[in-house]
Amino acid sequence: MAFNRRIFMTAAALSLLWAQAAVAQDKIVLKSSDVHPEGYPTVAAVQSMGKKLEAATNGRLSIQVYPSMQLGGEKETLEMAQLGALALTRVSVGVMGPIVDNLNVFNLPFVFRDIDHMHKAIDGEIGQKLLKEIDDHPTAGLIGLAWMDAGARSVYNSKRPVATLEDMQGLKIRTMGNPMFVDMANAMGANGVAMGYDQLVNALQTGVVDGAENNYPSYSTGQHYNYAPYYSTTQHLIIPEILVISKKVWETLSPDDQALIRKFAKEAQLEERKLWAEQEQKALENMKKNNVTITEISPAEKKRFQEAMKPVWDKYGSKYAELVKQIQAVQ
Ligand code: GTR
Repeated sequence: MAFNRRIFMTAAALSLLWAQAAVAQDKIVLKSSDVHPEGYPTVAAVQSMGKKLEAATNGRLSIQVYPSMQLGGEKETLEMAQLGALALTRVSVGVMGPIVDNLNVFNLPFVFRDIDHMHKAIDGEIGQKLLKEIDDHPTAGLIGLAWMDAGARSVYNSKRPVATLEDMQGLKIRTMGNPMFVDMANAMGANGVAMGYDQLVNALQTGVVDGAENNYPSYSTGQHYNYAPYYSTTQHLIIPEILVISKKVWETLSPDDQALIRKFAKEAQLEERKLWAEQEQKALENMKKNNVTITEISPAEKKRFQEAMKPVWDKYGSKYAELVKQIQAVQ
């Protein structure tokens, strides 16, 4: 009897151990990268998505966000995700163009009439279609989960206030790693230099470049104003951000988990948008506090910047003509 009881207890203890092991094994922490610091809208939105996942799965599925380029620049984290060494990364569509060609349509200068137009495009059919193109791409190795807002990008530099197109002449301007942007900077009369965001502060500091182009929040949290205090509202690019997940990781998840991730990612898309508006205000205040010279580009001059983009459109526009038409039809 005593012997039987011992066997029973051992079996019970063993099965408990098994159960614990299974629970431990099932726990999945998805690592996610962002170049921006804690508190930035994109970081906060993915963290919030992780909390929702955790709550919906009783802690089995969660997201650990690594902000401030801790895991590297955007090109590097994309490569890691493609290999399955990293689950999630939030990057600009700017660096996704070289991976999934059609995404470059969002990278064309002045392709959107304004921010509202971009919102409608990413929330609608075209946004859905381009996310699916990522999923279906034979070699990208990524799944597109959500778009996010990044406002409009404008030029800044260390040399002089830029009020006209002519003021751009000869400035060495950093662009994101995509040949289209180098052509864009050159078409403005500047010299475009492509490099990762992770290299930018050093390049500004050492004078490798005279300036760059970005939205208020990146310029402000990146403290680029310390080296390039002349900001001009060219607003030549309106490029959404994107959250992608590694296809290798995705394929290990159950359809139910995949559906949850898609659902909360979509919610993150709208949540980030609300945070973005606040962050732009904060950034503008910080720029004023730090004596940034903000030069408003007049509508007439903006039109000249737009016309100067003709060589970029001549080179790339026809390739994306059908998509451009669809974007322009979004009201
Ligand atoms: C920011 C964007 C980043 C990164 C950066 C850059 O606006 O949020 O994802 O792309 O620009 O210029 O590289």
